[in-house]
Amino acid sequence: MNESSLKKSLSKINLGGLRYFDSIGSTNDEALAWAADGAKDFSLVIADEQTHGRGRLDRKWFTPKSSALAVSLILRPTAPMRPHLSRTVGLAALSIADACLKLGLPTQIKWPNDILFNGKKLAGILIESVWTGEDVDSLVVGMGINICKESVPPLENLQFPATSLEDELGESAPKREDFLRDVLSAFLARREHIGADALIADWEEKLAFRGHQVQILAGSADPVTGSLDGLESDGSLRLRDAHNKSIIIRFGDVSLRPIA
Ligand code: BT5
Repeated sequence: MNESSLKKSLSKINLGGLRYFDSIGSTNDEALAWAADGAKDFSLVIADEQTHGRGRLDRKWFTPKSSALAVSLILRPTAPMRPHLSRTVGLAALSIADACLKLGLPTQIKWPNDILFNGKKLAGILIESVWTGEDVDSLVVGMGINICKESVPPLENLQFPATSLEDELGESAPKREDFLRDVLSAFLARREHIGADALIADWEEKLAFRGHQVQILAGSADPVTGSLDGLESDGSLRLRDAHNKSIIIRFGDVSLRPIA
């Protein structure tokens, strides 16, 4: 992938702007600065390599050269989108899942921000925001997607097993820029309907560990355990405890773990 092959593949996508880097610290950092500096809606930052790619809680996200997609999409919420901003992580996850399904790979979404294939992490999402006073001025949707085998970190660096499109599809794995085109087209199509019940239904249908016992860890708080039931209309997670009572898990820096 280089800037010109990227522009060719994305020629039919209506981007607000595009910044391509051979190497960068983190595309999310660049996108946050660009958003604060007036980037248009649906502007994209993309890099061939990240030297300080970030996950949540400043965990490291591994993006070696010429192997993965590291992109950050800037969204400027319109009035109809504003009540549904908490669904954005689901929108991004479903867009990646749609593009995978087009390749014949049915993926699952590990709430809140991971895309899994066969129980292994294929992609992660990091959403950050720029505020003006009490209003969200823009959102930055960071997506890291493992395309080539080299993008998968060594096992000892992982809390969860990982995979790549090449590991799953071999030689028929797509080029990075072509896969990105499919993710962005799916994102645009689904964004039109971000407030619809269907978005939650589609997201719920793809939830990993549904009906299974899971544990939710949030900072130093005691872990919460229950059976994974589904989603609330804002995208919060609903568990059922041993007495069949609902427990609602709001977004935040929480981690979900299946209980064997
Ligand atoms: C995430 O965090 O999964 C969000 C990752 C978002 C990365 C994108 S790349 C473009 C944009 N620019 C950035 O700087 N970030 C975004 P989290 O759920 O906290 O998972 C982080 C954990 O995933 C790490 O602690 C590792 O265990 C694992 N990990 C790191 N790199 C990985 C990779 N390439 N594939 C699979 N797992 C990985």
